[in-house]
Amino acid sequence: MSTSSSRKGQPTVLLCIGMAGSGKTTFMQRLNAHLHSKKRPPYVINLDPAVLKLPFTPNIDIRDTVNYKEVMKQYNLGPNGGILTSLNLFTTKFDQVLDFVNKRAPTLDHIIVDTPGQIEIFTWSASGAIITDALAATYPSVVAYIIDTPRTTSPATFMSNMLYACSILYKTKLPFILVFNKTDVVSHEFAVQWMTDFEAFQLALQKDTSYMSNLMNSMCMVLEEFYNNLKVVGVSAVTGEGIDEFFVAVDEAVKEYEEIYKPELERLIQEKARKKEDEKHAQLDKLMKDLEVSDSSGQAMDELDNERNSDENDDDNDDIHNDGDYEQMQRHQEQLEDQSFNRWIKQVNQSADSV
Ligand SMILES: Nc1nc2c(ncn2[C@@H]2O[C@H](COP(=O)(O)OP(=O)(O)O)[C@@H](O)[C@H]2O)c(=O)[nH]1
Ligand SMILES: [Mg+2]
Repeated sequence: MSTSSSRKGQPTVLLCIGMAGSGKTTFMQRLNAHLHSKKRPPYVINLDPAVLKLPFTPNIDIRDTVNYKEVMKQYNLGPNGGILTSLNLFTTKFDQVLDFVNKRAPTLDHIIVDTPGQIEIFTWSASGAIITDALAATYPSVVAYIIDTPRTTSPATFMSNMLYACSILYKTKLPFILVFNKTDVVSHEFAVQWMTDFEAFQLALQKDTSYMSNLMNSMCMVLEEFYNNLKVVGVSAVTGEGIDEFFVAVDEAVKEYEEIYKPELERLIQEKARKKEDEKHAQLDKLMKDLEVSDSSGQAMDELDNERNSDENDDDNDDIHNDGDYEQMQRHQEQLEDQSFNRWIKQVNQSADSV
């Protein structure tokens, strides 16, 4: 089998995302065991602060940094708020996590990431987006969307799961593998058939007499395009069935990342940097204008008080546009930005340490 998806220094990130109970953590364990058996142990990151027991030993565990029960108490939150806030606090330190990963990257083929039980905490939070983008900006990254196959056998649940997957695909903009898990209980053949044969899904819908079936009828036409862009595998995280096929899909997804996602990502990063630079210049220009105004009002006062001659005033104005002064002011502005950023980071670290 092939697990050659990674090149030297460029391990592949596998982000396990899925509904609560779909089997993300068990699948992580399977991936870990499989890669260990190939003598290519992965780098393992756990982002679920609320998991009680992990069936694998992570290299980085969010639970070492934040205690989610303490976060709940301190901020007066319920379980979901506690998990989300813990993830937010952890994200403020994600640059340190990336440093660890970068150091180990040259010896790695895969980085596998487990996400919180409740899907929306990762997929609809700023922290989830920051973590995903940070990883995807550095390494080829693939989303493994885990589906609880036995719980997806009714057309309505299948359709809502596919719509959710679709929303994540468009949000992350990363190569996507649909992993139909628990095939030891129910085979994923029905799902593959529904995705490839429009009429088969229509037939299944006819058995469903609810008012929803009309809506789903139209929805499945919309989803046809979505299905065309997907890789589908059936696995059993418990027995290990289908894991080789999963890694073949990962190899294809990495190629897709290099050909489609990476150039797009680089374009977006450049655009962002350009926008930031433009904003900085606009702010500096505004600052310069403000200074000119305050300087000329100062000059007016000077004229009244001291009856200074106009030549001197012209010289003063020229001084402001002098390149040396402009650069000095820019340096000063940058120093101020750095200082306030450092202060902010210090505050965040302090609040994270106190929980
Ligand atoms: N039969 C079967 N059960 C599974 C499989 N994968 C996970 N499970 C079970 O599904 C439940 C939820 O799994 P877990 O990995 O904790 O899900 P998570 O919330 O997505 O991390 C557990 O009871 C697992 O034993 C599988 O492939 N087959
Ligand atoms: Mg889990």
